[in-house]
Amino acid sequence: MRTIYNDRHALHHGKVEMFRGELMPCFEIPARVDHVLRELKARGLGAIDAPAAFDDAAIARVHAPRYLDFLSKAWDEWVAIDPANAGRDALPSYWPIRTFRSDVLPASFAARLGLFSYDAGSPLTSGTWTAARAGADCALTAVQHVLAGERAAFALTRPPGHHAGVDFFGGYCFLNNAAIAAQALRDAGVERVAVLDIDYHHGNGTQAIFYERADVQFTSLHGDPHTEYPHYLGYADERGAGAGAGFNRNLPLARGTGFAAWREALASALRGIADFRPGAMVVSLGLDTFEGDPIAGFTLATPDYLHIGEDLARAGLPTVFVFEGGYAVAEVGTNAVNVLDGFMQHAG
Ligand code: Q9C
Ligand code: ZN
Repeated sequence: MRTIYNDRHALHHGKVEMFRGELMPCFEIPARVDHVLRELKARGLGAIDAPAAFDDAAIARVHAPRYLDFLSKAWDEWVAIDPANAGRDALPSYWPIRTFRSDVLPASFAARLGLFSYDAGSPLTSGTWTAARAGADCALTAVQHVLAGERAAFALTRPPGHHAGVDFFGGYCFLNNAAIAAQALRDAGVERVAVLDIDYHHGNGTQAIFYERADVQFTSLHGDPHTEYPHYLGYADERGAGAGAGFNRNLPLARGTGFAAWREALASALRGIADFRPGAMVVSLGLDTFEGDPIAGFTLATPDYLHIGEDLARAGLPTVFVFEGGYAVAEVGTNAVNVLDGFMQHAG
């Protein structure tokens, strides 16, 4: 399987995130991708290519213009407020929750930082825009290879994307690479696209982007939002709305779920995807379902990821894999490559 990778991911390197009232070192760090890259090379999984450069049009098919405008200029604005800001990350501390306005863009940078985000765990850094933009190029390049007839391709990117919505960042995510890939497949003429999200956390951004659409089906396996982040979306009764009614499917699982029950949920998800008869599938590939993950609660073990790849291959669809979460840094490479390896062994 071909991997699309660019080292600009490392330009996004947050220092701290707010956690239990304290600023803690970030979990989402460049070393995550370094481990995956090393494992891909060690196991000779396939070519590792640089992304092509795409203009902003494919990204603007998913994200709002005022959000892209904000994000692309945010670091310069942050440093203009105070030159000392160059040495610290930008974190929001207030948000326009219910009854506030979000149509007015305040002059205050801090006010706009809150308007375009939903948590204090996703630091915006000097290289965030460059890294996220290169990540979107990786996803779009992976799409091109699959459109050209390759069975599958892997966009090895960070920051991750599935929590980012049309006009907000959060959950370490800024541009929704999986949504951008799904939309690009649609725009290239694939009539129905399935997005399958197997990150531990519900892909609230991807769900919201496609919630009222029948042409992109979203299915997610994740920790029950009653107890797990992102808490405010990802419940089983969210089935889509309007034209999208019936095209959204959430399979929340209790904290502590192991591979047997998780795999049954995956089988159910894949049956729903088969019924949709998609022309292609985008997989939001999070590895934070691993038993050793520091911020998640399932108990999947390293060999289980080979079986996940096998099950995904048996869906028989052209597949774009997009890297998402997974914070057990020493093991994330083996776990990710196990999925891809298991896939290729059963891709037929
Ligand atoms: N104690 C992704 O995996 N913080 N994002 C949770 C848990 C946010 C995870 C704190 C986790 C976001 C892409
Ligand atoms: Zn996650």
